Amino acid sequence: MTDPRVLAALRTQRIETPSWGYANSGTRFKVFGQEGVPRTPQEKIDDAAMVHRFTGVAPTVALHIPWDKVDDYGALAKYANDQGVALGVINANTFQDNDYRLGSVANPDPGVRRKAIDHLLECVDIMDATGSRDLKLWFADGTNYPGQDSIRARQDRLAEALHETYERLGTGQRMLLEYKLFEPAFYHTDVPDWGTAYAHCLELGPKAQVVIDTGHHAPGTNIEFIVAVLLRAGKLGAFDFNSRFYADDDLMVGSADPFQLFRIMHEIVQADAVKPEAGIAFMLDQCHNIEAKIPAIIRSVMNVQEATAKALLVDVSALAAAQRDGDVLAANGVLMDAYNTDVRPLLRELRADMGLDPDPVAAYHRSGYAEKIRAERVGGQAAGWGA
Ligand code: RM4
Ligand code: MN
Repeated sequence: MTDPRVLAALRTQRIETPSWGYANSGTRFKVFGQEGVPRTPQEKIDDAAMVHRFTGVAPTVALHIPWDKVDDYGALAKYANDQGVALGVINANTFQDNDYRLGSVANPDPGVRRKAIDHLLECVDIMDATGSRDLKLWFADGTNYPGQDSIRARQDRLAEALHETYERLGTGQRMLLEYKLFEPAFYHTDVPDWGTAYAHCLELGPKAQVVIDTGHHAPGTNIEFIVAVLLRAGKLGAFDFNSRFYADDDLMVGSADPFQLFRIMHEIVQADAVKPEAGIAFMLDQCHNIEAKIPAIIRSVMNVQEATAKALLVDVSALAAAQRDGDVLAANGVLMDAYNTDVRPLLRELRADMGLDPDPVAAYHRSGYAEKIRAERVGGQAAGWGA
């Protein structure tokens, strides 16, 4: 018998999917276009609604502006609601305009900085229209060569832009600041790590929180440590989940290192932060370059659920006792017992309980949706990066 508290926690879990994950993507070498990919924000929302329909735990979809630019965001929010989902985090994009060659909010040119800040403010206007709580900021800013610009002056410019945007946030709205070790800037990045993001968020105030994108660290970084530290400080706002091996690979979360995902979720469970009221947005930030997109996103949602279920199975009193006794092997054994549990039967039970098919991927394949979008989405411009 599964502990009802485990099932209840899994039932309340929410995982947000990215609109851009449904679109064509690739590497700088090649984008392999697929048939049936969305051409409009509405069609991306249709696909996200499918993921929610088969998993029951993905009720929101994140937008990226201007990739998802429309004339009427209120109407887009209504469209989403009609499909059974809601619009989630609004992602700003200050990395694809020619003006941003030397950066956006940290650019040495005040005119370019103004343009970048205006875009951030526009994103808050969009949040007002969509009812979104969160503005997510990731900056491609940095330099390629020592001496190219003043590292310190760039921090000042960044802080100024963040302040102005922060002041514009309405009640209940938040700013999520994401960090990334490198790329596209290769010598220094203006927000390279959690410490820099944390320092800016601390200076800004309680509405500013850090985002951990699991792909944005040096190899070997202990991400669960960062999770624990930010949770303790009340500054963990969100995750961008994905899997990485070498760099910012953006592959399916939990695919290469499910144990890392489990260790992250263990910290979350210990802090009782799975539930939506804890205020942590669990998002996917992925691209599906060679695999079918919708089933890949369904699988990703399931991977997060599996890691969460295992984390919920950790015998906390046995763990606390072993830690108290300094019994290193017993403590590690408690974690490994939970990790090595096959939670797939438990999740099938949960889905049956929620009135869902126990096997979401199979149910999706049986639904005929893939054939339908292949037949219907002919002509027009398939959505992709830069679209
Ligand atoms: C960045 C970062 C952002 C994402 C873009 C597409 O590397 O991860 O979160 O919005 O990529
Ligand atoms: Mn990200």
